[in-house]
Amino acid sequence: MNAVVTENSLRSPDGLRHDWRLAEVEELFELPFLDLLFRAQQVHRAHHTPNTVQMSTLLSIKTGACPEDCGYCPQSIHYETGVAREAMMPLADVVEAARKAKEAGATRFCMGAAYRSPKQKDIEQISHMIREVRSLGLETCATLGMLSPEQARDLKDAGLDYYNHNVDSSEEYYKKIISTRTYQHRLDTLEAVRNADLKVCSGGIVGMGETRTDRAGMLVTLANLPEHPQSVPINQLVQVKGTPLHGGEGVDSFEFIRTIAVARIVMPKAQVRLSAGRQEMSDETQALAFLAGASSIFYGEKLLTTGNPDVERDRALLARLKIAPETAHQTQARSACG
Ligand code: SAM
Ligand code: DTB
Ligand code: SF4
Repeated sequence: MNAVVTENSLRSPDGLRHDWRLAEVEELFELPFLDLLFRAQQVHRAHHTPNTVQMSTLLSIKTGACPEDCGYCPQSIHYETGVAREAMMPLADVVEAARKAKEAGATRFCMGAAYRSPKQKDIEQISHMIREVRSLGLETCATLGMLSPEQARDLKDAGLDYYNHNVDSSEEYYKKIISTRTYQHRLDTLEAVRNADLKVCSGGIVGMGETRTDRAGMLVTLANLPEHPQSVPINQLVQVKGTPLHGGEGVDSFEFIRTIAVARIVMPKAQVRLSAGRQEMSDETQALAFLAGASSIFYGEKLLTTGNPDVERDRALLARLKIAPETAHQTQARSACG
């Protein structure tokens, strides 16, 4: 069967497909570039407000010395990357960073911690942060590694909106990048997060030396979850000296854009985020990513430990493209619809 004709068939009760086959998704990747972008933009306009981008700001609330060996990550204790180990940030500093992010125009605040999995006392401390950040009128997101079902429920009770936990690549390629946990561990946490009624933020990294089949496989995993993630970050690998993936070939920029377009087509309602790697991208590549269906960015000078375009560059880019930042009101109205 041809993906071009079957895309609208076989829908589940949520009206979305969860039965994508690898071959179909590979066919999408193989479309002529302009056909792929045209289709992605059609899907985008059927489900999202055009010319609008949601902005999330990241903060590393606990940095470095992570016991996991993710081959891309500057925060792993296994690699010499020069990232200094830092204890949990005090509550007041987190709230201050969130206040500034809101003032600059972000509508979601994402708190990241370099954990394999958090301890109960960490969940309690972070629950305070979530309550305070939420009371500023921001959506909240956290990314803290693996969670038990109870921890996911505790975070929900604290008012957390989204939990970020990426599948990062295909199941086959994942084994080559990380040895300290399995793909199934990731899927188990995503299940705990879904069952706690938290919104799922899950995506991956492009440019780690994976094949197109791996990129398609990653999108099949995400699209065939029982519910599509509400948010799908697509990161371009930020090569950090000292990590095993430093010095790799990277990915062709059109292939990166194709990945965004296919994500948009197979997960029509998801917020597809043009995530890490923007600092290294031209304005033109970013504009193509928006055309391909990216509807969100990380906003602010820093990701977790690496750089992101400064606020002035982003404001100027959005103004040149006449793309409006999503307002807090629009973000909340969209989230209320699921
Ligand atoms: N420790 C938690 C975990 O792994 O889920 C949360 C923080 S971790 C830094 C969050 C995500 O950042 C990873 O899953 C990965 O997708 C992304 N990431 C880490 N290093 C990256 C890099 N150098 N380039 C692009 N994305 C990266
Ligand atoms: C995601 O997918 N990308 C963000 C967020 N989720 C937590 C993290 C990107 C990290 C890039 C490397 C760094 O700054 O340390
Ligand atoms: Fe730790 Fe997350 Fe980095 Fe992996 S990606 S080393 S789990 S902080």
